[in-house]
Amino acid sequence: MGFCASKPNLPQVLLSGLDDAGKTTFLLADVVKSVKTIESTYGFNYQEKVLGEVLRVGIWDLGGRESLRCLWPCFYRNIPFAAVIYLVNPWQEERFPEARRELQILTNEEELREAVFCILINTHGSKEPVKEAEVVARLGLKSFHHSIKHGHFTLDITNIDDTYDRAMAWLSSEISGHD
Ligand SMILES: Nc1nc2c(ncn2[C@@H]2O[C@H](COP(=O)(O)OP(=O)(O)OP(=O)(O)O)[C@@H](O)[C@H]2O)c(=O)[nH]1
Ligand SMILES: [Mg+2]
Repeated sequence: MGFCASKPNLPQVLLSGLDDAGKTTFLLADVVKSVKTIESTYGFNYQEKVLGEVLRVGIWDLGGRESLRCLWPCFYRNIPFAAVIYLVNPWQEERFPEARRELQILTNEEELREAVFCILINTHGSKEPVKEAEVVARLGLKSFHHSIKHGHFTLDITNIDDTYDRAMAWLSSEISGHD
């Protein structure tokens, strides 16, 4: 399955979330000119990326379609992930319960107990304001067990602005302090 692709000592990051959340767009945003050309993932993508301009990590972007989610454990049972980036599409309100359920499964997994969770609420480039407090409540982030290290950010994943920088700086600092 290509698990050997990752280099030793390079922190590994699991990129997860429902289909259409924007995972592959996030992974490729700085290398692909038009995000419109990105298609749904039927397997996984692996790429190294520099977070916060300082920390190089290996990112595993998994297909988020329901039929593919049974494969997620194959990854986190075989790869020691330092972090999980969980993307959420705030414009698909009807899918919040599904997004919450899948996130909850990940946070309850023994293999991810030491991982830091970074929840990215992806505005998908919309100028409409996202009701962040509502999204946070409906995803159950406030009821996470206190032992789960987590942070959430609302941002346009294709636009490297202050919020994007803050999110990546937070994540890289959490990963650096991981061991
Ligand atoms: N403009 C814009 N389009 C986005 C953004 N995020 C996602 N999209 C679009 O939304 C669609 C889905 O994005 P993907 O990155 O393929 O989503 P995914 O989470 O990888 O989905 P799966 O591979 O099916 O799990 C694509 O057509 C993207 O171009 C964004 O931040 N801005
Ligand atoms: Mg994808």
